Amino acid sequence: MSSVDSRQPGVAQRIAELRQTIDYHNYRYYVLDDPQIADIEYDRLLRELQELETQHPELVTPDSPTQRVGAEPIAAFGEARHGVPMLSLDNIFSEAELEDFDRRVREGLGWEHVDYVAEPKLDGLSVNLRYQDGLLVQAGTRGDGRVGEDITANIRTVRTVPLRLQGDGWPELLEVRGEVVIRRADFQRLNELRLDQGEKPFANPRNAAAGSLRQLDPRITAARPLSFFTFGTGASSEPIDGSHSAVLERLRQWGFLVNDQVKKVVGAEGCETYYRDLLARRDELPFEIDGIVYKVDDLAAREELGFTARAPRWAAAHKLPAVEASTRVASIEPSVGRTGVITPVANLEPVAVGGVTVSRATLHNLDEVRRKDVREGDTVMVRRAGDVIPEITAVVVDKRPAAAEPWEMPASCPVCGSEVQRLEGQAAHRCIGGLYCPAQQVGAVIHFASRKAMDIDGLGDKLIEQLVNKGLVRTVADLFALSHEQVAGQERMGDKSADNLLKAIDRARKTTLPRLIYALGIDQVGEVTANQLAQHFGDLDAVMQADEEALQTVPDIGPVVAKALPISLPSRITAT
Ligand code: D41
Repeated sequence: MSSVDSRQPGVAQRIAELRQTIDYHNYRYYVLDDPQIADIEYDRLLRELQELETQHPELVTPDSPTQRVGAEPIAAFGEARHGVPMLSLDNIFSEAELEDFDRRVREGLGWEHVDYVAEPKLDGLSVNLRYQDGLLVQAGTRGDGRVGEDITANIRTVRTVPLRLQGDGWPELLEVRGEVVIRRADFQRLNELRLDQGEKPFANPRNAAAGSLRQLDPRITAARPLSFFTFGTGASSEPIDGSHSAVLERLRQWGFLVNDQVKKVVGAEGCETYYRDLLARRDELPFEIDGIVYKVDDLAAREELGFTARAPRWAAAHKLPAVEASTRVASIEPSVGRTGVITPVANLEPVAVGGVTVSRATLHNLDEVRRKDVREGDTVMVRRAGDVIPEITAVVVDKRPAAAEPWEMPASCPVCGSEVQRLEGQAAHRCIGGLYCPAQQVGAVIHFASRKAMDIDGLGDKLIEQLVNKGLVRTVADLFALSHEQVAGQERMGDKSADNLLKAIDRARKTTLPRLIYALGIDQVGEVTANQLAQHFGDLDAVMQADEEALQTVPDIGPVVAKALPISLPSRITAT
């Protein structure tokens, strides 16, 4: 290796250069979400810096980007005293209360209209960062508002926290406050990783963020995808600017991440419009929020309004409907799907969650029921995150009835009585009845008639159920033999709608090969695979005659599909 001397100006200069370059690209990637170089290029720069610092440990500084990997574990958290207290927020639960808040502010100031800054209230952990001469020197949790826990070593690993402030003009002493959160997409990935590694997933992003910050080993924190969004300042050795919006702009220039949903609005009316808009877009936001914070923008006006015992008079948190609620599991029902997969579904006592009434939650499979140990009669926490199906996140074990037994997968199909099997290496249990099973008959026809398949207008789920239950339809082929009387004889079916339906079925005789293959609903064969099969073989006979080996030459068809296809394809068409 080279024998560069750290007293030589070259090394120290190269190290300074690397730090500046890495900090810049770190900022582009994590704060602006707009990277300028490839990951491997970034890694190469970081490795070069690490090597130089290993050779010259006397040149390592706490603000070096190498320090983000996490320091040695500590025995316990110390204390972090805040320069000025971190206050609470008074809550608002309705538009009437919002108007009361605005009236109190207007009367307190003697103003006609007040400008507010409206911000999403992120559901994470509030943190105070102390900068001395532009360098991060301490980070503390909120604690009791005056003193929190010293989590400096953990906060250093958070990529959106500047270790050294950018630009210039910052006060000699500056406290920056904000919320540490995990974005929805990062949370999803984190939990998948934990499941893969046999660890318990986190119930929600907030718990994951809290658990990650309260680690005595900063290297664990470093591996968690935490983000810091700033919402203001604490102590400051000199004033920064005259309004909150201007202060946020300065913080942005100094390298902090400011939520791009933050907006200046006028009066209670402006706050209401902002609230309704954000509530409507709540599920699309990249992070979870539990409210909106309104803050008087003018800092001199804030001084005038002052504080109550615990909270400022110039700010309030407007709560959104909770995304988590507790309810009781009335029963756990094995539900047989289109392909015979049996999914345990919890029937719940109806409960409002995030503005929607929830009465069912999927439990995915038996492993999931076991892992969560959900039993009939249990009180559970139900959570709606984004627009996904509600999930049971936890069981309130204290409230479990004495007689509650662990749930079992039935040995036979609840619909057709066929055996239930679990295939090697798969999480799912299946009814082996195939198209003998009415649930699968119904499922196969529903799929066949669906928009991306044969797109048969007027053939709805309820009608299909009737036709299958009366024995008029068992396979998709039977649809083409239906008579006018048979169709017109169903509930809510007149002469005219029966005519229209038979015409729609007739039109489905002429279709494209990819659609037909997809419509057959073969296990593992979605639109893309159906397209490839059609292109490769040209007609249905050729697909049906293809053996495992021939199938594997089709792009994207692996050994599993190639094995399953020759068996399931003929049975989908000819089974009775
Ligand atoms: O996003 C948040 N969780 C958030 C919390 C926010 N955007 N702004 C906040 N502003 C304040 C004041 C007005 C007191 C400076 C807050 C909080 N406080 C807060 N979070 C927890 C307690 C108080």
